[in-house]
Amino acid sequence: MGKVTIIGENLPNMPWQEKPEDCKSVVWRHRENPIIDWEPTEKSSRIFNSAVIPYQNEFVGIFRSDHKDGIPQLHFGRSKDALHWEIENEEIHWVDQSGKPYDPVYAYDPRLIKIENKYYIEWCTDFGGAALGLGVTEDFKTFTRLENPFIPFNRNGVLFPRKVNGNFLMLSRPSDSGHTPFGDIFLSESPDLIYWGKHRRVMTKGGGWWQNLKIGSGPAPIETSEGWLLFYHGVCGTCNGYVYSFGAAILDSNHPSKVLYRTRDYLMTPQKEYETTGFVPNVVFPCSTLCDAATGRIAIYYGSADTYVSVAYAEVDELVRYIKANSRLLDGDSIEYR
Ligand code: BMA
Repeated sequence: MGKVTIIGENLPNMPWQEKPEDCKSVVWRHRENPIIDWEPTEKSSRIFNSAVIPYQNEFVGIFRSDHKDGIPQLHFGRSKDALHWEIENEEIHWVDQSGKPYDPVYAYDPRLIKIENKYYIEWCTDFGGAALGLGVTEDFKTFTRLENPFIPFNRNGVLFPRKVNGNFLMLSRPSDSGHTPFGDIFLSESPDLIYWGKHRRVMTKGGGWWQNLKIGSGPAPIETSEGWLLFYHGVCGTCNGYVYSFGAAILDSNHPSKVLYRTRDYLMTPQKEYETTGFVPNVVFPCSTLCDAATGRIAIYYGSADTYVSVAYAEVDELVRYIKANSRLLDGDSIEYR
């Protein structure tokens, strides 16, 4: 295997810190974490599980903000360095495709991805029950809601950054109406972002304790020379509540419902105080990445303890080699290929 590379754009101005000498993991934390602290705007109690992307030589983001009335909404933010953020106090106001206001009752856990020069946002919203919201913007001024992809209950909708075999692809995690105690990752295809089908189960919960209750996709998959690199969260139940860790998988380039490798051990579990202590203790929840194809650098944006936004780093060649060497597939993974 030659050096693993990212297939994508260069991003020399993305945040980066070299791995500390005493770090034994292939993922390491930003030294100044968390980058967003309590009460970052007047309306916001906490901003966490959020998604960022390069835009016009700077960075923009869609932020999950839990308001002081307890209701989560999405806010827009800008940054020159992707570490110091100016986040608007007013939540994003959406329109439908005819231009009429169409604001969500609540909105959380956004993902953000550019496909063919448009920016798509997926989030969890009320649609007669917790379901996936889907919207698009070209200028981060007008935000237009598209058809909701799936009926309730579903969460963790994640679009791929390009069509594969002519279709858009979305990962999702069918769930229930509460703090779902189960969950596997599925893949669905669509020719037009309206009609979805060819549903496949990609990965199942299980294996080590850290992912034995449920799993859910994290950031949009990153295309690499070895396949799609997917970070995902894994949850276990303890006598003190759920613990959210994250690992990663490599999905086949042309048939992404086929899992080639997935981490037996977590890549990150709550350890630092800003991960173990907060509104919901013991949560690390990745929602987006920034990547530089030229160097293979990856910055992972994750919510910590449902309170903060934090950043971690990895280098693609080292990470993919680690995933391949420390993989354990489960019986329920990629069932159509068995
Ligand atoms: C999940 C989602 C996430 C949250 C996590 C831990 O069900 O609501 O937004 O980070 O629980 O509380």
